[in-house]
Amino acid sequence: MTVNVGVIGAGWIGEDHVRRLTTVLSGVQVTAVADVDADRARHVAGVAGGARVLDSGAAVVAAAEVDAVLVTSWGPTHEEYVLAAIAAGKPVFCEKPLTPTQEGCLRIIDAEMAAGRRLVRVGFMRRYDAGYRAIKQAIADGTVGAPLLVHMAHRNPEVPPTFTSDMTINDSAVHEIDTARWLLDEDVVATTVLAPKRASQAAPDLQDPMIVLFESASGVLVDAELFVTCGYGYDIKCELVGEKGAAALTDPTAVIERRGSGAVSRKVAGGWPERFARAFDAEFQEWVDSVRDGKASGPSSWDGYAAAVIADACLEAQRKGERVTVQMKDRPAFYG
Ligand code: NAD
Ligand code: ISE
Repeated sequence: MTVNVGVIGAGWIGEDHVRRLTTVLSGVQVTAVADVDADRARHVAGVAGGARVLDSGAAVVAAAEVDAVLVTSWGPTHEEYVLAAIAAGKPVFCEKPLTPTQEGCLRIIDAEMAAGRRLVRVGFMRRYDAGYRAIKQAIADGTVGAPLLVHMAHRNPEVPPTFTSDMTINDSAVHEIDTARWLLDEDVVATTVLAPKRASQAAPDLQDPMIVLFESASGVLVDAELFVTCGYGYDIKCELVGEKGAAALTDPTAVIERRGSGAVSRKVAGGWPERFARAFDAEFQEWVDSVRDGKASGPSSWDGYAAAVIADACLEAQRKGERVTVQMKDRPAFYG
């Protein structure tokens, strides 16, 4: 069976996902595309090899030729489309963040539980990266011993001039939030945000870099450096320090080390599409297979909600300049 996917949001990542669904993965085709920018929708429908261009996200959800929905529009528009897909009983993959507010995530959770089955998956692709998975495995098999500390860094070469300090939390650090919860298999219970000296290249409204500290339920301390105007490349670091050893990511795009002129050098990825290409491929193949088999898997609406609650605590910690505890609802049994 081929899974027919309708796409809402034909921007940067929408186009990249349509390319992978069309040319990399198996058992799937993109049959419909919509975007408020009709030119983008037409262009991306072409990338899909001639998918139908529809005039709204609602039309994509309703289309007979759409079995499952991919939402890659701007964050504040996600809730409307995810709720529409749930109402239509169609599985939906929603890029992060599930919604920018925890209240929006709770409305999605309520609708999904009322529908009686898991339909929503959130695009936390780092869970599918071979490096992060190897670190998680090193915890599971005891190689590094009990986790004590995690050091993370998230460096983007640049961001648009409209990027704000809140977006550093909601758009960028949300990946570290989900990774911390998933790697450690426990929730974040408190956060502190530190604002060091600002980089001169950062826009006036942007605190860059920023250090975000997360405390896990068992007391593991996670420090995450967010530096979104670093200039030199897209550099993602994660080192887990345990009682018996440590495990750290390497950049999978650096396949060789060059030596010369008294120095050793390795490539750094240029951006997230390159750094996480294989993770996105694995994430989407699993989603397609799960839609075909009718078995839900992957990051859930609950994970989207938890990330939003922790991000809100980070924003409060940033505003107040103090440690903030995370107030999360109890996880319903529905989300296991
Ligand atoms: P983008 O601005 O390039 O594209 C967004 C598209 O959505 C635009 O074409 C815009 O016209 C369209 N759009 C806006 N409102 C719409 C609406 N109401 N209905 C239909 N289309 C609408 O942004 P992007 O970088 O592609 O990001 C899109 C989403 O993907 C965001 O949620 C972002 O956080 C997420 N994202 C995830 C990753 C990742 O690493 N997982 C990377 C980049 C972006
Ligand atoms: C972007 O939206 C992403 O999700 C990227 O993975 C992240 O690295 C970047 O900082 C965000 O802006």
